Amino acid sequence: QCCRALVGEETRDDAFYIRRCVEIARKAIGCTTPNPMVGCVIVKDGQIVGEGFHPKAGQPHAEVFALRDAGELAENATAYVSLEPCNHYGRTPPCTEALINAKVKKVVVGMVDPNPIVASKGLDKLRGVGIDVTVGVEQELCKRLNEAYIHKMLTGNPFLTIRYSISLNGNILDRLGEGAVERGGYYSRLLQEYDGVVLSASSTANELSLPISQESGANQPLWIITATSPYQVLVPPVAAGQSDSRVIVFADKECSVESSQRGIETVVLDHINLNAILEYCKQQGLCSVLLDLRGTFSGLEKLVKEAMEHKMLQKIIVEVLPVWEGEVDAGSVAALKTMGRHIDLKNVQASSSDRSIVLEGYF
Ligand code: AOF
Ligand code: ZN
Repeated sequence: QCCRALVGEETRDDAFYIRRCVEIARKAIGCTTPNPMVGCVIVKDGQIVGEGFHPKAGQPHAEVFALRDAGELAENATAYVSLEPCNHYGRTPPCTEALINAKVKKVVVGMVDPNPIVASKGLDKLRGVGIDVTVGVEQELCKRLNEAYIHKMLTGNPFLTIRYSISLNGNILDRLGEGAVERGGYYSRLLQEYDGVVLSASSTANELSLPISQESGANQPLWIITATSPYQVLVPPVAAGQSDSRVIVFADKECSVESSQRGIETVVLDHINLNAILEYCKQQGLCSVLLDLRGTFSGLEKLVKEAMEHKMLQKIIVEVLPVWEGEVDAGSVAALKTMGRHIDLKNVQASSSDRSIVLEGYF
């Protein structure tokens, strides 16, 4: 028992509380765009006396909820925040003011906010009034939490991830692994996390509906359907119960798009290209986009080529299914060859079950 108590004490360092911030920040996964996910914990005499997270753009920031939760106990306490407190009037007032008014003694921050209107000004403000400030605790974890937000802030472009499922004999499969679209499955969680998903019409034509995220309270992504073959007729994928799904079709000009569902926006281009799609996503305020390859991903191979040539991809997620399946498909093999050059992925993570292995990494 003595040992357990010691271990308990030891783990409750700054890193412990920032990890807790990240954990509660993730409650708003997929809901905060264009804002980041942020969590805040108020600690006094080794006890958590307040917690909060940023639920949605336009609503109060994490610090405000945590300070409200702590009430008067915030005085002389330490505030832990996964992202630097803001110091500007946006949709909401500055969190630095809230922390100062609550008379916290110390602020521990996961990472500096890359937003140019914040960018260390929050830290400077707190230090300026004599608050003890520590920065960079569990920084990698905090960065990963908001990888899309950070990329968007630094480049102005949405964070782009490519995804596909592959068989043991190297074919890109039209389907996902068993359980992937169920609650807690990796694809269900991607639909919750990403603001937009690009899919080719050929891979939706045989499906009755697009999958929806099964995670509780999940926002559904904007579906971006590409239609490239002249003969292609798109069966609209929005089914009953998917009323909050939004769909836009990008069609090559010789392609006729038929839709039994009214109100589906169609953009006709001379030639579909990723740049135009991402530009649209940017205008719509999307922070993250998933390029989802299925089957022969007709038309998408051009987009993959463009993405590789212009280094537009940030992340890759590949699901390996324990099956030997399908004809060798010239389309998919040729498209992957365009990925020609040698690339070592960074920060690779793998998760496995008896149904599949999901590998992810960064370009
Ligand atoms: C924080 N805590 O929980 C969040 C922050 O329009 P606003 O007022 O919501 O401001 C948005 C900006 O505030 C956002 O771009 C980012 O720089 C910061 N987000 N800051 O101190 C939070 N969500
Ligand atoms: Zn704030």
